[in-house]
Amino acid sequence: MKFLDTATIYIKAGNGGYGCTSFRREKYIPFGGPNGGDGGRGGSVIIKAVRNINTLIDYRHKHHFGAKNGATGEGRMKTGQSQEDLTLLVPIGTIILSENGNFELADLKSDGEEFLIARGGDGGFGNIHFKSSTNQTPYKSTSGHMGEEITVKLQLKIIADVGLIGFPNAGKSSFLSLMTSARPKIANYPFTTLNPQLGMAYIFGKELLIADLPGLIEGAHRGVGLGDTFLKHAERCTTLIHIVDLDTSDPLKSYFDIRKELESFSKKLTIKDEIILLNKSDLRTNEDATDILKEFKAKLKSSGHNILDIILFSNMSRDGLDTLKKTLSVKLQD
Ligand SMILES: Nc1nc2c(ncn2[C@@H]2O[C@H](COP(=O)(O)OP(=O)(O)OP(=O)(O)O)[C@@H](O)[C@H]2O)c(=O)[nH]1
Ligand SMILES: [Mg+2]
Repeated sequence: MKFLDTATIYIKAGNGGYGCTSFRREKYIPFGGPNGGDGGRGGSVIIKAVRNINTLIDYRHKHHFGAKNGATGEGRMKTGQSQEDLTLLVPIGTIILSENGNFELADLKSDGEEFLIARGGDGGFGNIHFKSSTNQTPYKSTSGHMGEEITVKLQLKIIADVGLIGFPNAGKSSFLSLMTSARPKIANYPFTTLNPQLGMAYIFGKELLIADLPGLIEGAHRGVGLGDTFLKHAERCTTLIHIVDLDTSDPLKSYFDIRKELESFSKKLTIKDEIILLNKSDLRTNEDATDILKEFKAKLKSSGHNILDIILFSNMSRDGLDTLKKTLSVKLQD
């Protein structure tokens, strides 16, 4: 599935319908009086966040969205038909900004949350409203109000419980696949994952939304590799799981390299709760793996990082999975 996390769209609510000028015309009633109905209301435009959409891709090619205009009023006091509202569906975590991106209009954080972005115009008055003691045959009726129009920028910042970060090829997508029913592409080369992927895990009966993010490398903040812009999707994750590949020469250095990239992107990322998974432990001897774990613990003891746990892990053998689930379940009780 393609992914897009920003889009600029023009929105126009429907105009109100014209009021009608009409007179009662019946046999034997020569001066029937006004009976022109009001115009119908134009449709409003609403932006709604829903769970089953993960990207703003629907807004890549189509940029104009309009609700229908209200119908014109008719004789015999018939009001013109009001139009239905147009609802634009977006992923949870979509922020609605002014066109220049400077003002936040809404932040749709939960499933079903809606924002009325453009109000439809009310219908105009039919001539029935303008009858008075001095004017029994008013020809006046009014046009409907214009529907509101606005250009907005949509920006998606995924809201998940856990964000997966780490070097390319560390096993982030394998982890998502192990924990959830999501089936991201997994391959033995870097930058397999090009866009964030979501999956829902169930930890002792509780839901945990996991976001698998593309791999980071040293210099990502300067645009190296896939760059670091997708890290905005880690900003609203409560916990980060940092996946470190033990099948490399210096896992501890890799860990600190990634931390540096997080810091360059936003300090906020460096103070988040973090779980470190020393992954691919199946490719190391027990002794080796334990030594690395000790080294990590020693080096990170007084680092000031909010580390919830450091776990020897394997997506293949599932080593460490039970420990991880326990740590996550404690976190979920917070
Ligand atoms: N032996 C072993 N191999 C693993 C483990 N976890 C992942 N792999 C392998 O490592 C390779 C990379 O896995 P991915 O899950 O695609 O890695 P990723 O971190 O998502 O990589 P990018 O999307 O490129 O950032 C694949 O060949 C996996 O089969 C593990 O625990 N043990
Ligand atoms: Mg991947």
